[in-house]
Order: sequence, then C-alpha cells, then structure tokens
Amino acid sequence: MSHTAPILLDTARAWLQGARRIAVLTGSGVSAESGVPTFRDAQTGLWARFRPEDLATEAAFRRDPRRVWDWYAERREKLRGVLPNAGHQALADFARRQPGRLTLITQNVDGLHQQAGSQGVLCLHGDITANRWLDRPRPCCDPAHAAPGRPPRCPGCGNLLRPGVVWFGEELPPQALAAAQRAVQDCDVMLVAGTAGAVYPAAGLAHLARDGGARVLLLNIEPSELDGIAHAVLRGPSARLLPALLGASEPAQGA
Ligand code: BV8
Repeated sequence: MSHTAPILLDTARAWLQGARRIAVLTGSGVSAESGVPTFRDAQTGLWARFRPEDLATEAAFRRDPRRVWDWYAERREKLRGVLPNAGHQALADFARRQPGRLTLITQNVDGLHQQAGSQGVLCLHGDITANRWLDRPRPCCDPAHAAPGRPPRCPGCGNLLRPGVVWFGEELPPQALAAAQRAVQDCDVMLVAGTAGAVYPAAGLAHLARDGGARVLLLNIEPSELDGIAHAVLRGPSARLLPALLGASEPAQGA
C-alpha cells in the first residue's frame, strides 16, 4: 500500500472550497461521535460471536428470523434519541449555503444525515427504521395489520416483515447507485469520511472518482482499505474535521 501523504487541513479546505462539484461518501465512522457504534464496533455482547456479514443476509434471516430481527431491534433501540453531530451538521450546512455543489452519498442506515437537514441523500444501503415484506407481498400482506412477533408476520400468508436495509448479496437501489456513480464521475473532489472502505460497490465509488480525474480525499481516525487510492488523508475524528473543512470561511481580515 503506497504511503498516502497526510495533508494539511488548509490545503484540503482549499481543495474543497475551490471545487466546482464535490461528492462525499460517508460510513458509520461519521455517526460514531453521535454514540452510534460503528458496524464493526456494534458486534459486542450478545452479537460479539457474529460477523455482521453473517447476520445481515437473507439466508441468515430465513435460517433464524428471530435472531436477525432481534439484532436489528437492538440497533434500532440504540438509535433512539441519538442526534446528528457536528460532522453531519457541517455537511448539511455546506449544502444549504452552496446549493448544487455537494452530493452526499451514504452507506449509513441511521438517517442522521437527513435528521441534520441534508436533502437528497443517496442512501446506498437502505434505512434501518423502515420495514418491508420478505417475500413479494400478496393482497393479504398489510404492514398495518401484521401479527405482532419477532419478526411480525402476515396473518394471511405468514410472510415476514424484514428491516428495509440492503443485505449482503442484495442489489443496491439502482437509482441511488446510478446517481452516486454519476456524481463521483462528475466531481472535482471526492471526500470519503468515516468508512473502512471494505464494502462494495460503495467503496468502488472512490476508485471511479479517481479514474474520472477527481482528487480523492480520505478522512478517518485510522488507515482504511482506500488509503492506497487516495491523493491525501486527513487523520482525525469527523465531528471535528468536517466543520473545519466545510465551515463557512472566516470573513477576510478587516472585512
Ligand atoms: C452486492 C446495511 C450483488 C445492512 C450494509 C467486490 C469485492 C469484494 C466483495 C464484493 C464485491 N462486490 C460485492 C461484494 C460482496 C459484498 C461485500 O462488499 N462484501 C465485503 C464484506 C467484502 N457486497 C454486497 O453484498 C453488496 N451487494 O454486491 O449485490 C448483486 C448485484 C445485483 C443483483 C443482486 C446482487 C451489498 C453490500 C451492502 C450490505 N449492507 N449495510 C445493515 O446495516 O445491517 S454494509 C454495512 O457495512 C454498512 O452499510 C457499511 O457499508 C459497511 C460498514 O462499513 P463502515 O461504514 O466503513 O463501518 P466499519 O465499522 O467497517 O468502519 C468504520 C470506519 O470509521 C473505520 O474505518 C474507522 O476507523 C472509522 N471511524 C470510526 N470513528 C470515526 C471514524 N472516522 C472518522 N471519525 C470518527 N469519529
């Protein structure tokens, strides 16, 4: 892995302030400072003996619906009362100040970007607070009348409700993915924040951006799988660095 130069905050800020179009990809690290455990860190206690990839699949859910439902119920519970942090806020504020310049793409299913006021967030991996039917719904399948249980089921045909997230082995929402691919191919700078960069096709967007001639800037507290393709890395927590990078520029001296 080639050594990617740490970059000065001011230089990174100049890259972003000077960019015509910016694409941002976020991962669970951006929500860590809101108290949401990252995907890897979430595997504690009851779930410590499972890899997330083993629970977040259709096969795992069909094999043991209660176990997978309970895992999501616990993650949903942990989201209750959680608020966006300064990192989420900085992205929303930048987009509000500079309409049309920033495309926000997220792997996160926690909805904190939207809660911070970000509009048009491209959610590649779904929404943990939503439910949908496991099998193609029949006329009898009405979520409002699902029989309670872990998971709830259709009293008519036994169809199960499942979390509205994208499981491993499942296709990403085609429109969101296509819009994300367009945004990274069209951007001057791609900022990748708070992700290990291990899950595809999301991580592939950084490669696409680089191949398209964009500068790829990583923000993470530690090395990630994308360091090798980045032009520069910023080491530090996103709730501190995103406001520093995207915050409104200080008025010029004596302005
Ligand atoms: C598919 C929703 C095909 C569910 C998620 C190419 C190569 C290799 C493998 C594949 C490939 N293409 C496809 C695959 C298979 C697979 C995959 O990528 N596997 C990996 C594990 C190798 N991909 C898929 O299965 C995808 N689907 O390919 O379908 C297909 C196509 C057409 C038709 C049918 C099928 C689907 C992938 C999506 C899976 N769902 N989430 C749920 O949430 O339960 S992925 C989930 O894991 C998250 O959404 C996220 O994407 C990922 C976790 O990654 P991170 O967010 O990065 O979190 P992590 O904990 O790993 O790291 C946190 C980072 O933050 C760290 O780097 C840490 O240092 C940093 N950090 C921590 N604190 C801070 C911080 N940084 C800054 N500040 C801080 N304070």
